[in-house]
Amino acid sequence: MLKPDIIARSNDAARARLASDYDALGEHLDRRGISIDAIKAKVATYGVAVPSWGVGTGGTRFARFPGPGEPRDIFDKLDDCGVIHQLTHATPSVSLHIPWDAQPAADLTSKAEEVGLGFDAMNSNTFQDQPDQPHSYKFGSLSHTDAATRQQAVDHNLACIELGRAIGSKALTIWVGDGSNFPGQTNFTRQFERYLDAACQIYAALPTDWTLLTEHKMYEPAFYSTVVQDWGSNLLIAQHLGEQAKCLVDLGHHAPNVNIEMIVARLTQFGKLGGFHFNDSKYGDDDLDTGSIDPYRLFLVFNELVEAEGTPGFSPMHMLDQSHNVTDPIESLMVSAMEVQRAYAQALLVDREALLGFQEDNDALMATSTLKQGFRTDVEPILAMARLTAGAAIDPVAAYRASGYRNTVAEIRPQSRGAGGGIV
Ligand SMILES: [Mn+2]
Repeated sequence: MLKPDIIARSNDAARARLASDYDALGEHLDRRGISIDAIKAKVATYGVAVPSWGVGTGGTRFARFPGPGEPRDIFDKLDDCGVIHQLTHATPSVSLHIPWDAQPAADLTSKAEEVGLGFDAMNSNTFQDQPDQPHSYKFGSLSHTDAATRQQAVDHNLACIELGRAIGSKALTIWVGDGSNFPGQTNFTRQFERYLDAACQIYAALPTDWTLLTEHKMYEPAFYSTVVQDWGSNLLIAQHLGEQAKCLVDLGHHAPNVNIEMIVARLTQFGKLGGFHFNDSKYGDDDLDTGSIDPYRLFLVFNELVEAEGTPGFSPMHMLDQSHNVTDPIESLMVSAMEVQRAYAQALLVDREALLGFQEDNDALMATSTLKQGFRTDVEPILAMARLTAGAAIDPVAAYRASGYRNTVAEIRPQSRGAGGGIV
């Protein structure tokens, strides 16, 4: 963790300017009938989970170019995640990936407590083979043609639940790479039946206060067909399994130009929106930093979420899931968490009563202008003031760079090797 005086010094340089910007924005919002302090209070309680795998440098199918001081294990990762939360006050929990992060529960919880974090959803991994694993996932896991391989994948998910229970997690996220690379390679129906059967076994072991999140993805690693390829298949799974099964929407897992915010609305309407993996995308599952390509789409997703706020039982989980190939992962994760928070704040500013009126009157131009007014508002002073009030940094990236954290950890963490691909 960083010494508090590093953050205080950084904040002192920006405090007066922020106060003036906050007052100016407050005056502007007041004219729109919005209390800036009320928005700030809501933003201050908002949190998005950091993926443990996100603090290491990612890569492509071709190569990975590691940076200095990369985390060696989950305990180093939790240190990095602790710094991200310390500086942003926007990332109170970490999502673990098993077996990458498998360690005794007591060690995980004591480290998390030390760095002031909790645990978000557990993520199972049946898309790669582990050392000493009897059955290979080369041709699938939960939907494999071989019963013993399916059972091995089910057992792994049950182990994830068991560890998650011991560390205070409340959800399991399942994503499988199962699919096919050639037309005719698999029977779509039989393969999906096998998947559903295996998923039912996992669902049966779910604690009563847990959610089972299934994540769809259009393609990759299977390039012809994928078992859980779209939100339709995902919804069928959630409906088939039961009440505690819900759909997870990863923003990058759709075809280009797909109307993701409408998928969010549909899943919300039928009580099946379970959570998000936030990231951004230009062409496919690019895993780019959240809000870096299309911040308006992120805002439109949050517009649906704010619209649904207060609906009984509506509490989707929010996680980042992205790969940092050319940036310091800590900086990318801080900026991304703030982008998610920004979209939330902007969506809170939408005049919903006016919007509904224009919708009812079929005034398309005024409806879309009303919506966009939220997006056009620069809410940075609200986010920065929420951070300052919480003891975090007005400018997290500046404070992080001034702290020299990366160089400090690089002294104790050996340079990691860069060979090979590194998709995360
Ligand atoms: Mn994801």
